[in-house]
Amino acid sequence: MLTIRTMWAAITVLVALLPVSATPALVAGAEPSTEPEATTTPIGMPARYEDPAGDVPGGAGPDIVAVTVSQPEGPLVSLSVELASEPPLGYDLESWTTDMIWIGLDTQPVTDIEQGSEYVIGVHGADLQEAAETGAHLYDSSGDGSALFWRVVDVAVDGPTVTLTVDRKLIGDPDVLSFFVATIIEGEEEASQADVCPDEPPGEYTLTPSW
Ligand SMILES: [Ca+2]
Ligand SMILES: [Ca+2]
Repeated sequence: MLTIRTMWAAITVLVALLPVSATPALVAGAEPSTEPEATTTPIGMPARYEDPAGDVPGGAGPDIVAVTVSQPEGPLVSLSVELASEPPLGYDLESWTTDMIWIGLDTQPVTDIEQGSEYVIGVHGADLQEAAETGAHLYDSSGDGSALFWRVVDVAVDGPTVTLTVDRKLIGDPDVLSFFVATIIEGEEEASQADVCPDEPPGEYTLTPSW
């Protein structure tokens, strides 16, 4: 999972370089819509993608058992990642490692996850509580450059499930969303191995116009 590690390392560097004054404002791009827009239009049905428990031999990282994509309201898109145990993401201060969930999003059908994703969302076990209070970041490499949208992704934790919700307008307002979810232990990537869902090919979810 070289692509995942490389891109996540880039995000880590970007976050580290951000001045405190940059929070919680958007670093680049248009102002995000944090309030869901009122609508009476029916929202698309949720889609659930099952993943086998224990499908990574020897994998020490979080074990995904299902990912559900849904449109909770207005322009919002949610990905709920259900893990085999709770708390869903842990961390270890002695070894400086942390479980993480990585979500790659693309606005066109994708067959090769190793080519990288247009948009990436990530959360770590070490700061999951803070992320649930303030939001997670969205990394955008869809254009010529790249941008980090600071704390624009809502994070909710319910038992073994972590739900990440983003405004579809921030990811190019696609009609179809390609995605994959990976979990790994950051700091022990080689030993822990990634659990991916769907295992292959990436999932595709057709979005219902909501406004
Ligand atoms: Ca699994
Ligand atoms: Ca899997």
